[in-house]
Amino acid sequence: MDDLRQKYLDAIAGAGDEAAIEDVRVQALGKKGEISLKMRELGQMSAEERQAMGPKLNALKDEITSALSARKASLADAALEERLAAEWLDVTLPGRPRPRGTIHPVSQVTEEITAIFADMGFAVAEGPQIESDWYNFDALNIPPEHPARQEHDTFFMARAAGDNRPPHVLRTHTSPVQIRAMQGTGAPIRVIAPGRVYRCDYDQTHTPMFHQVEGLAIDRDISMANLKWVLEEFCRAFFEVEGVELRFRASHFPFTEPSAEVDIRCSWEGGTLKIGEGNDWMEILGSGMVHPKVLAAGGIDPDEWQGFAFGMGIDRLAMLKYGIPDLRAFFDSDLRWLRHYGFSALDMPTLHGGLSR
Ligand code: 2U9
Repeated sequence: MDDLRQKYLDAIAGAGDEAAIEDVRVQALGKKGEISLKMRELGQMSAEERQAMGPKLNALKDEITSALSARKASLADAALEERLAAEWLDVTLPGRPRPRGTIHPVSQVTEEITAIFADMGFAVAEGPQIESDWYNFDALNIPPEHPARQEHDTFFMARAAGDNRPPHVLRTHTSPVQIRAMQGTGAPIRVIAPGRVYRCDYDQTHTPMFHQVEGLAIDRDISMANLKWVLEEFCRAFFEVEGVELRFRASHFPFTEPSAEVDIRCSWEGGTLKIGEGNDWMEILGSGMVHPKVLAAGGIDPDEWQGFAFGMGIDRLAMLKYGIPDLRAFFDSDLRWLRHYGFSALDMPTLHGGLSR
């Protein structure tokens, strides 16, 4: 009996996995197992022998049964330990930093401008960035000999020999968008045209691509007084200053007559710009009454309709509002400076998502 016990205890101790334990169980306690057969032999024994052997065999059966389950449990524990060691995860490791995106100041300022003019009833118009020279120049009363049409001011599209389509340029202003809008909807009309424009120029205050917003309001009796009110209202809202003061200076543009450049009252104390106070004036935009020839080019009868137009540089407005010193910062790939100027993360809701920028 002791041999039997030791044999199975050793076999259980040596079983390396669940299948081996099951083999030992079948050998010892299965239907034809060694211990089961011995228990069956009890039937043929005398009463005294049975009394002596019965409890011993039962005790052996119990001992082997519990040794089997103890071994099974310890193998399961070992397997779990092994998995825990292999699949260990250090939850104290700091996460990998993900760079946050920001709204570009030019986009943000375009949204701001669009919202302000929307409140005054101006819709947004868009158009191609590659324009025929008719839309970019002729329709705007810029004659062929005008300096703006020279190679060194304008990006002309290359044309293959024999290509006799009209010359095309990268638009130098968004004015062609308004010509198209006039042709499309006729008068009355109230639109702004924000977008990219291109000129051959590069220094601290000029980049070859920059952003403009131009406005146009045509009706039967639109006057310079309406222009003045709209621009004052715009500057009050944009610069968030109640007492803005504008100064209209006579000027000349081919597409407006009369024309005026507009300055805003400001101060430059200690190198910081303050809008709406002080004794300095800073030019912020150009404007005027739309030239009759330009109305006609847009398919609108100048004897029946009149209106104002204005144009301003969005990049420059962004610099003025947010104190950005150099235009070229807009093209910097390091976005830390954007955060410095307080521009918000990409998840900021925008008023206008579809500009051609
Ligand atoms: C149409 C008719 C007239 C738009 C105008 C200006 C004056 C102007 C400059 C401001 C700074 C360009 O970005 S800038 O360099 N613009 O001074 N723009 S009037 O006049 C128009 C536009 C469209 C059909």
